[in-house]
Amino acid sequence: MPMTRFRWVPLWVLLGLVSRPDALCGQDAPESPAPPQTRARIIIDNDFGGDPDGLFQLAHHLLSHSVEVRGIVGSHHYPDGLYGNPGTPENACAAATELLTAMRLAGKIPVFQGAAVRMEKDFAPVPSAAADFIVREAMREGAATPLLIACGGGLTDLASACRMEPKIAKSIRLVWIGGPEHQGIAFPPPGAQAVEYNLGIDPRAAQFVFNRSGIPIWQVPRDAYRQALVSCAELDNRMGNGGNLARFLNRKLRDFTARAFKPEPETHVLGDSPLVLLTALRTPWEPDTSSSRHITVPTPNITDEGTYETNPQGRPMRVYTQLDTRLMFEDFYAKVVRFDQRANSNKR
Ligand SMILES: [Ca+2]
Repeated sequence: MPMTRFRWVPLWVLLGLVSRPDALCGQDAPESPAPPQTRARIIIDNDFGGDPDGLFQLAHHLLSHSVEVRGIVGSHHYPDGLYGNPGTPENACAAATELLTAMRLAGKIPVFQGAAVRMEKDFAPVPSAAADFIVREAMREGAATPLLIACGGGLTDLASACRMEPKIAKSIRLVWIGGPEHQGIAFPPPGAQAVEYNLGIDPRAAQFVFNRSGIPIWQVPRDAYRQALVSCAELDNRMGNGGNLARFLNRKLRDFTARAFKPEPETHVLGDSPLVLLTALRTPWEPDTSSSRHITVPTPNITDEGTYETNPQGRPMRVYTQLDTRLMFEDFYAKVVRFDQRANSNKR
């Protein structure tokens, strides 16, 4: 028996209008705007074997559908490690792979090992699987979305990739957690390291990227990434009774914190999370990081002392000054809870 089929009828037809509502204005409607470009390809480059804040960022990125994670770079940090966490790229790759396994993504997203050592004074590239991959992805023809390099560590592998193939500078954008405060915008914190931590991992690579490469940069300097502050009570409250992923991340942070601080602090800086805020959590219309604040300055040069030197001819660079940490952390908690709930329901 044939069934009555309902058709969707626009409200303006029901009201007896014979043409589209915009025709009532007596002029042609403007062209529809182009669909917003909210998606991007992304390479995540971080020293996952050091401060575990990079693992929080990686998990958050992997749970964010507006970015397509093309690959993960496990990079070196300091040769002496950090509170018992070795500084080798092998350790970084192992930490990233452990997280992928906890999220049942092992083998689905490639992990590339970065260089083991810094760039030398002559800026010669330091070969690595990671640098080769960055070149390959940046030079890939036919990709429909922009390529972002989200880096929460040193810049060895990106700088090496750009030394190997300078053309990549035109097809990528770097979002970087690192660099000291800019004069006139913020002051260093009390007892600040003379050279900011991520810049100090590879000062020559940072000099190459800033001073010589032409790569467009969105920078989250130290005063901005230190805004990514969460309290231990908040983490316990929002993730303490969570599922596997929440427990995995909390355990990593607690293990590290127990070695780094005595007594246990009240807060943690999840300073790599702005990489997610600024790449994945943008407005759907006219995509941008509208709830955070930045200024645009000519990219300065970085000196041998790890400070900035004004360069009026420098290409425009965003410097983030204020971050929407509510959006960043609420989105993170919500996605981790949802992931763990789905994983649990799939087990039943
Ligand atoms: Ca990091």
